[in-house]
Amino acid sequence: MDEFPVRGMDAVVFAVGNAKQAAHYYSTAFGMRRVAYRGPENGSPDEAVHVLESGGARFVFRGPVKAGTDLGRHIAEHGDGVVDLAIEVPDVEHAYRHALANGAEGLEEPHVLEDEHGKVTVAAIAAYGETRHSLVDRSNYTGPYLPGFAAADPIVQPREEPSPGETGRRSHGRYFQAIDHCVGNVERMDEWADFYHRVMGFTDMAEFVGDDIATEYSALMSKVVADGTRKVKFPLNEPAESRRKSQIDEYLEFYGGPGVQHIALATNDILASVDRMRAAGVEFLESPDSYYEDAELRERIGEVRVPIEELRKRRILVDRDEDGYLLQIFTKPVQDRPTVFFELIERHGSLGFGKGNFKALFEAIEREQERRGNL
Ligand code: TYF
Ligand code: FE
Repeated sequence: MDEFPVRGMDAVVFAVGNAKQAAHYYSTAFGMRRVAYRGPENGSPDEAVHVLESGGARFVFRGPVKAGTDLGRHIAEHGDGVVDLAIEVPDVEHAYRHALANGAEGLEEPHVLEDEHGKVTVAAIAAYGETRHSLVDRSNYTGPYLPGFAAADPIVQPREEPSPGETGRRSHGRYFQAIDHCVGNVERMDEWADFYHRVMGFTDMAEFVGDDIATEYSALMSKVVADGTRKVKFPLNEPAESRRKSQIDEYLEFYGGPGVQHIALATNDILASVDRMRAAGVEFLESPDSYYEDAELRERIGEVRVPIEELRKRRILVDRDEDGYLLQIFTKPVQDRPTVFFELIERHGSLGFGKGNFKALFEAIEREQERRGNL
């Protein structure tokens, strides 16, 4: 019996200095569609909240509209970042009791929110740093987000014409259709892996970067926990001792503690998504030509759906394991602080996280770190 059944990710909730502009950025650069809004006009005097969707992925942007709020304090301390990885569960009461009985800190008791569209049950528990997990049951709700939110118009109209990299596999004009995984940077990885084991009954996934690999090239250790259905996947990173300053230490310093490092977005046409996001000004990490010229790479990855040349042009990385392959690419941090970034991932059978790319990826991240003067 699954002790903590989950339906999937409900939302990634961001605290940002200016939710109106964030909503605009994620509409124009990430192809998302605004669906709901709540602010001073409709019952939220302290903050404006814009809700955007792309397929099954939901991002919520909260920004303060006046001085002296806790949200404002959070942003002053951490910069723009993720405050809540909300999880959809079939039974909030059961999930919350299970979490607290296993040592989680309760932040919000289960309660019912209601309006003319139905009922949503919500509770919340604390996770690493100031991050929380809301537990949400929206199975009896038909509104655009939560009770109290009004349906909102999209900020930009979805574009119709195909982009240069379009390969005909895209659907509905979206750049991504789901949240694949959400990564946390913490000080003690094992402590937080144990938290997810105990509190949510999550189990370890195979991918693991232990001490041996860490010291060779990466300066981090990483472990992945996931629910039994593998719909909710949370990799956890910890800085490792190395000659140079860990990219995880850089994050912890600039974020002011543990927090969400990257959100991976599942796409079924990574070529088109990257082309459209680049055209809109999103910056991606650059893997070197040597990555694509490596004979070992060609041997390791075998047949993939596009010529390697198409991947090289766009700096997309590729990895294969016993189950299949995946294509992935990483943005640079999306705010001035070197903290939160995004990954685009196109899976073809592989359930991994791109272990074969860790060396090339971490070297690219370290080049950026060096450029910032933080290495
Ligand atoms: O989520 C993952 O595990 C991969 C690899 O700082 C990764 O995306 C791990 C650590 C990191 C950046 C990417
Ligand atoms: Fe990732």
